[in-house]
Amino acid sequence: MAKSLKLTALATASLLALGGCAGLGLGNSNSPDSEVGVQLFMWNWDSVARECKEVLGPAGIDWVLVAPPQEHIQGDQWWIHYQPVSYKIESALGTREQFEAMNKSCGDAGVKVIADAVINHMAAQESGIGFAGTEFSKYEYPGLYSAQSFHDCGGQIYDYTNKDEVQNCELLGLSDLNQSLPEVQNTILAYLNDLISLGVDGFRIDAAKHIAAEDLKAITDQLPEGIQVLQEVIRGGGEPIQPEDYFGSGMVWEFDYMRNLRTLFVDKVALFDTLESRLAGHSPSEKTISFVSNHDTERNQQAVNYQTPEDFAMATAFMLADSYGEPMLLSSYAFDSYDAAPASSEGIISDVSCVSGEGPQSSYSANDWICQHRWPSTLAMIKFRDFVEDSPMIELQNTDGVLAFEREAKGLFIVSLSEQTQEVFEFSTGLPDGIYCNAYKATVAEACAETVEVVDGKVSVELGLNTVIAIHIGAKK
Ligand code: AAO
Repeated sequence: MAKSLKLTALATASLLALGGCAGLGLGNSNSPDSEVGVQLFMWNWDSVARECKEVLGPAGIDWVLVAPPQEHIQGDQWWIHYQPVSYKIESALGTREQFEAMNKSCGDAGVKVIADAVINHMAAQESGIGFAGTEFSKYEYPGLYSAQSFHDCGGQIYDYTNKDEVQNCELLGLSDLNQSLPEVQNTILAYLNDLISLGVDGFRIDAAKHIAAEDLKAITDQLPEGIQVLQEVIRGGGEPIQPEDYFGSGMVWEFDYMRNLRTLFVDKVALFDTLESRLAGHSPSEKTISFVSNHDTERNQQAVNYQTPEDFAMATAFMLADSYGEPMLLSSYAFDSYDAAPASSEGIISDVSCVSGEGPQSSYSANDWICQHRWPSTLAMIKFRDFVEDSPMIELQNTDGVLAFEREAKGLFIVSLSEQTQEVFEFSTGLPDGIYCNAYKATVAEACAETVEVVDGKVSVELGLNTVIAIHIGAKK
């Protein structure tokens, strides 16, 4: 049965999230109108260098978040990289020379590099020898830190409602640096400046919540002009420390946005009455990195992940169509246990070879490099985002499991998440009449594998479970 929604869209629409994606600061010549990043989690430096040149630059991806580059404890888990033992740039992901060459290759391709800066803490091990040969003990790191450089709270963090505990005790038992001390601030700054000298453009501040906001600002204030600071401050209900406390240093990832995407795309539960209310309690767009998942949340069931590949593709498309935040894509490897690192040889992470660039597979085997950022729907949605620029978001429908919105007169995004059988829906639109390519259905072989027609200011489409339609003025037939 045909449903006529009789939406005179532009007249009755609620205008949402004005502004949006322009000018958030991380962009470059690849796409001046809209900025998009990607986390290439656990990619070694040679592989990132190649990807910048061959894929990210040409795709219009503006920045890449890479794994922590510093010397780490030894082990065969991925998370050894989050336990620094020195600030030598030598790790299972590559040498200092390889890291510098990667920055150059990415810079040449117009892609900025954001390094993951683990500066809240050092290691948890009582003593050991690091990957690059540094001998350390939990509170002694030659040439960097000694016992007085650390907080001495006597234990781990258990109670996230206790601010002192969160910032002065040990996250997961990791020796907790005291960033209120000038000498600690200076040592951290010297490390960050060294990375800048090697060509990085900005930092993800790992575990920023565990560093007092004013101490972190004392450090980031001293960074050179133009260096980007993106902070991991997980929004926790009822916690005294919130992402907003960190705006003085830079942007934050909005974890509630990521959680909502899971509710929508995996649980298929309508979350909000209006599209506008989807942002209730979120950090403001211009301070926000939006994301579908990151390396933690793909392991803790809080996000849409590669284990449900179709949902991941849809959630990514939605995020790229959304005017909120500056999106970060995630590119992962498949794992069969929490600890599993990607394939390596003699302790060095092997070069990446994507399992397929064709789009989501039905499932993946451990160690597959999934390379979600290469999926044709994602690459085509990056273009969608570029073409809709900062045009406002207009809600068209949010009932019957159908979420539809227009980026005023420039793009139209429709996703159907209900179990209903195919039904025809009609939407009024400000897009000029014509035949458009459905970006979501792009394939490697054919950018315009499916078309949608706008006739007399209306679009009539058949929607069933997981139908996605994304058309924009930059992809007309
Ligand atoms: C490893 C072992 C540990 C061992 C440790 C030391 O796994 O068993 O104790 O070594 O030997 C990474 C790995 C860890 C690894 C660590 C060190 O993820 O497994 O530990 O390297 O090698 C908190 C922090 C946040 C942090 C997150 C993991 O606030 O910053 O814990 N993420 C970063 C990185 C992460 C990394 C580190 C920090 C350390 O992204 O990869 O660890 O460098 C609440 C709080 C959050 C808190 C979580 C912790 O979240 O709000 O701030 O994150 O709890 O569980 C709901 C709630 C939300 C809650 C969330 C929990 O959504 O609303 O509030 O659930 O899932």
